[in-house]
Amino acid sequence: MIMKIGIVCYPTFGGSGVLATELGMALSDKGYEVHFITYEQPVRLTQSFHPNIYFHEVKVPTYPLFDFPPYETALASTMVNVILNQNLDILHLHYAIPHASAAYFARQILKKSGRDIPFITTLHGTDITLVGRDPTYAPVVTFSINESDAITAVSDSLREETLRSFKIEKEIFVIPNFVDIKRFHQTDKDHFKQMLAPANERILVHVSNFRAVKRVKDVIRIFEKIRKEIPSKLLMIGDGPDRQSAEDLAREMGIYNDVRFLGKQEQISEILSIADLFILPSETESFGLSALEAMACNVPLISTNAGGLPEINIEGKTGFLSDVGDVDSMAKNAIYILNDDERLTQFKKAAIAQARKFEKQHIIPQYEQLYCEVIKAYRS
Ligand code: GMT
Repeated sequence: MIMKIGIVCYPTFGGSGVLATELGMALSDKGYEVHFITYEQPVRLTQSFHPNIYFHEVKVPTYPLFDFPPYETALASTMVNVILNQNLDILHLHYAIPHASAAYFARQILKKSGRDIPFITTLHGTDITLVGRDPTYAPVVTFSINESDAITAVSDSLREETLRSFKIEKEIFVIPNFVDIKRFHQTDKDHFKQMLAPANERILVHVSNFRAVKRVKDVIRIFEKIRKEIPSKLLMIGDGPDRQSAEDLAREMGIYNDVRFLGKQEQISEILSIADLFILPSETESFGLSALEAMACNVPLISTNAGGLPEINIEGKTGFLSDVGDVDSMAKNAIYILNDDERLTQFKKAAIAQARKFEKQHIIPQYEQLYCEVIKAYRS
């Protein structure tokens, strides 16, 4: 059955939006018609044209009365219009807030004309671990998750945390994040490497949205320790609230010349192609899509043991895991990997082997099957 699928997500560099966009592109490659409903063209969608993909912008009219323009109302109305005009079969929401409650609202409207469709909510992480648990949001989040026709979480850890934090009355299916290895793999970028590490220094990379949960200052502290032992350079990719303080710390520590803050970048796989190690010291991380993309480019991982990270990072094989904030341990593990060429090669091989387990062709069919089951159950 060629389904018409609506995808609702945040269009930014955040992991949930990236995953949703990758999913939409993969589904369109398989012949499905995909309709993105969001307030901006999703970042990764801008990189190539897909004839089966449609983009519907949620416009939020302002008015002097509104200190907070009602995005959720505009989103629900856009959902109603797109579902009716495009004859969608199913709506897939990425990140519960406010997408699941807007979908519930849209469906109530559509029920009046008998044109309602089922919706699936995929929980990504901070919608559960940080924001969703806030008592200000919790009642609506709990209600709208439970009203979803199916719920998925991106790791076992997130599934368990959701069940611990909310009164969920339904099964939560785990469908992990995935990577497109055709696009994310190591390519020959030696000329970049020579520019960034002219004395053949090791190259370490961190990619995130520089929010508090990513602990970007720990990346700088870890690098400072590694650099004392091993000639190395650090590339910081992304932008967000903690970028300035991380830059300040690098200056205070006198290591700024060896750290490059490159800001938001679209061609991440080209940068990962020259990396020796990926550093992800997050406070919490439901899965760690950026780390999976690094592993697909042969890059081992130094991470914390928070959330779902132990589900992708295999201790002593693809990298190492330490307690949150234990920068000494993370630096020591990084030095162990980096100071021996042979050992580094082994870790790189294990990283790509592990990434292959999460290749998109293993994961996309799980979503397709879920869509079919949900549509069938809804229509019966
Ligand atoms: O990493 C972020 O803070 C962005 C966030 C999002 O929802 O946009 O990412 C979450 O979803 C990703 C895709 O499922 C996961 O790989 C990330 O681990 C998760 N982030 C956190 O749990 C902090």
